[in-house]
Amino acid sequence: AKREMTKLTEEARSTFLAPLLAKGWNMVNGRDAIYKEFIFKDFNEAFGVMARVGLLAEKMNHHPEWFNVYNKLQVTLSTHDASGLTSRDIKMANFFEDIVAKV
Ligand code: HBI
Repeated sequence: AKREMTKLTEEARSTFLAPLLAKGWNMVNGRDAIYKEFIFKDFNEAFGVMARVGLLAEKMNHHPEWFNVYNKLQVTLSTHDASGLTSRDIKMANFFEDIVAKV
């Protein structure tokens, strides 16, 4: 658990962050955080994804910063306790990618 609260090393970033950046995640200006906007068919789809991520967030004790309007979901991930990106953010971003691919 300790490792999860230490910021990603440069090596970890090139290994685990790069694939996410290739999938449309972006670094947030001025923050060690990643951001992605998802557009769904409707609110129902968006909320379905939020519900599933919400359950994971509680299980992980790691929560996204997100904003939803109708079918749009804007997500920012960072680990507040570490003031930056940790493996928890990678795990949650990959979960977003996995479930959104199945919507
Ligand atoms: N979520 N993104 C994020 N970052 C945190 O540091 C974090 C969290 N959810 C819960 C949590 N930390 C708790 O461990 C602390 O608020 C006590």
